[in-house]
Amino acid sequence: MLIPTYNEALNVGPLYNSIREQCDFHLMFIDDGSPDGTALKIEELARKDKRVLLLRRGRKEGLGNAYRDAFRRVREEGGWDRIFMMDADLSHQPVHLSAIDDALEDHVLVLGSRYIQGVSVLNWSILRLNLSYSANKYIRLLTGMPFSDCTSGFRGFHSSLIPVLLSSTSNASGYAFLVETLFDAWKAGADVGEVPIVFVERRMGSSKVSPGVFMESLLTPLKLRLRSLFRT
Ligand SMILES: Nc1nc2c(ncn2[C@@H]2O[C@H](COP(=O)(O)OP(=O)(O)O)[C@@H](O)[C@H]2O)c(=O)[nH]1
Ligand SMILES: [Mg+2]
Repeated sequence: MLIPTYNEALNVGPLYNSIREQCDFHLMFIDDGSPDGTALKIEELARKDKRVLLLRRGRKEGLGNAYRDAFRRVREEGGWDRIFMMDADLSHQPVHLSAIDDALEDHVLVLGSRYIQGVSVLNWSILRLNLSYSANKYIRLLTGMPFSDCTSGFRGFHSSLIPVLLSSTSNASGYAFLVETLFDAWKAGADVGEVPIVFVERRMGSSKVSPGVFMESLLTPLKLRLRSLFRT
């Protein structure tokens, strides 16, 4: 399981406990030099549990870069069969891992979706919910992808997909990375499934979504649309 962290010192312990109630998967945390000591907390966990790994990066370079480094590391290490991606802030609840894992029997990539059975998001303002819901409509309209939650960062996939994800031209950093890699996998013919999850807004720490990340996610679906038009 791959878990990017930036200033999640208060969340990694509770997240670890919650994951271990569900499974004994290897956990690779990717920390971008969090000033709040997140890496120290992860090292503490790694001392007790050999299945906890820490990939340290020097400075904050965005979610996309963190995941790209982790994909490379997984490719080098080999031996990973199924790979899960989840946020560290407990918005993605480990209790849903088994449903994603089960769906990977039938699909190469599985999205944990907030919008597949109505809306299952807790503790978001109406504004934030509208933004995310509309962003997904806009992405579907522009890219043609038929999925209900293209910006979900709670995912599982078979390691066979790593070359596609790494060859993705995406240099995006935030949600756009998630949309672009999903698009590339879908275009490459990967069978993509969705399972419902309940998303819970973080209680501790703060969101790293910046205006830049937001702009990037507005422009990326347009870029993908143009790419499709010129390639077909
Ligand atoms: N390594 C790394 N992790 C990041 C970075 N930005 C965000 N994250 C992590 O990515 C996950 C999602 O970020 P978050 O701020 O919760 O985004 P939100 O849920 O969309 O508000 C969390 O686990 C963050 O700690 C980054 O630049 N580097
Ligand atoms: Mg979050």
